[in-house]
Amino acid sequence: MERRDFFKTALTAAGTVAVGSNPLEAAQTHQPIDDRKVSDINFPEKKPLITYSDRPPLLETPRSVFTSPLTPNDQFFVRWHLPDIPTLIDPNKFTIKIDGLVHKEVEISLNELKTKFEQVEVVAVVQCGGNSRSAFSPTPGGIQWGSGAMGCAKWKGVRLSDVLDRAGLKENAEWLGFNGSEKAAYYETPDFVRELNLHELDDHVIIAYEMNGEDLPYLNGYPLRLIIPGYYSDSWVKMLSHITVSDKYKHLFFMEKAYRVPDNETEGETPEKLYSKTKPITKMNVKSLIGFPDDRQKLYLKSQVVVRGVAWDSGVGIQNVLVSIDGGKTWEKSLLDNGENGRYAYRTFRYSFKPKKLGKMTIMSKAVNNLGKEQPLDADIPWNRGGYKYNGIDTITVEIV
Ligand SMILES: Nc1nc2c(c(=O)[nH]1)N[C@H]1C(S)=C(S)[C@@H](COP(=O)(O)O)O[C@H]1N2
Ligand SMILES: [Mo]
Repeated sequence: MERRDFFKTALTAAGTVAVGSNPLEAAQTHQPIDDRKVSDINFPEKKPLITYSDRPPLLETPRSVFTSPLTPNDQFFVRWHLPDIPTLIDPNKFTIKIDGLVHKEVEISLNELKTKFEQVEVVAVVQCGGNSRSAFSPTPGGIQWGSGAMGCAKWKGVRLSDVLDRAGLKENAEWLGFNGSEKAAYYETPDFVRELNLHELDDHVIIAYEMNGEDLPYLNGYPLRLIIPGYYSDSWVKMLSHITVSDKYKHLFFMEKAYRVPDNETEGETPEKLYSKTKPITKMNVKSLIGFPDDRQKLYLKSQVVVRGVAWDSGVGIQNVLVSIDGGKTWEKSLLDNGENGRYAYRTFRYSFKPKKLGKMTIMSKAVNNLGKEQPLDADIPWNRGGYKYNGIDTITVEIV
């Protein structure tokens, strides 16, 4: 099945999807549409979230959650490609298998992982490569995410390299294939497997069993998931049960069909002239999001407003988040907090002002990282057919009353 067909199926399967639009903003920019409402479908361990499909579950976190440095587990977004997710996992029986080009094939139990390996922690942002896809014009196929296909958590687990050492890699080992436990509903659809080059991975890559101090929520990959700080989350395989080591890149379905951008300098193309060569998305670009005020919120004239939000990149580090309250004519530095969570985490920012005029006004945020890279204007963002890596300056509209 083509990826597009799959998404179509997923979208028709959706329960309640409330999609609104904001004519004012649409006229000015192609900001992601994120005034969607949370749905009343209940998923295990989750508060109501914006729901695109219930099978497989596709849930987005509302904008207002992005004022805090860690995203709560019960509001964390959810994305699965295949509908048949195991509903029963026995933690006492769950194992992860490592085979292929290893000296010794091993199967490690969850309990062994928690007790026989060094435990490590990292705070890291998970972001779908298609986050904010709805901002692209013309609209690429796929889930029309607003800005909430992302979150930041403190992950605890063991180093991938320690687990691989247990099996012992053979000299010609080059690629790792990571497979989750869920199955496709149709036999033609292959398993969700991601491949990564061994030499790309560093010591920050972990196999996590804990998220924000608790077991991983079922929908976020219980009991084990791969954590690749700085990378888009398509390779953060959930319910990880099998790692295969090989010497060749296998061109598997989920590597060849999705999460790729044009392999040219701007990573751009046009619908009329698609670029022939593509490459997988890997490191995240610099981005920020305003969590408060919410889009279209009413604020009082002359009250003290503290704009708050989050900023992140691939781990280079955030230098500044600039805020504009005059439609982008002038920018001022905000105050950055939560640096102690490390370079893969959200930096929270805050910026105070008093609204002086009644009526509509825009508030914009623009993150700059330590390499001087900053969020571009919408017009400067290269389009790509998959709608990946959107990182335009965030813009919300509020009404002063
Ligand atoms: N096993 C498995 N892991 C997976 C996926 C999947 O479909 N199956 N989807 C990936 C993608 S594309 C994303 S965006 C993230 C979503 O993680 P979350 O559901 O914990 O938010 O999981 C990744 N890991
Ligand atoms: Mo994703």
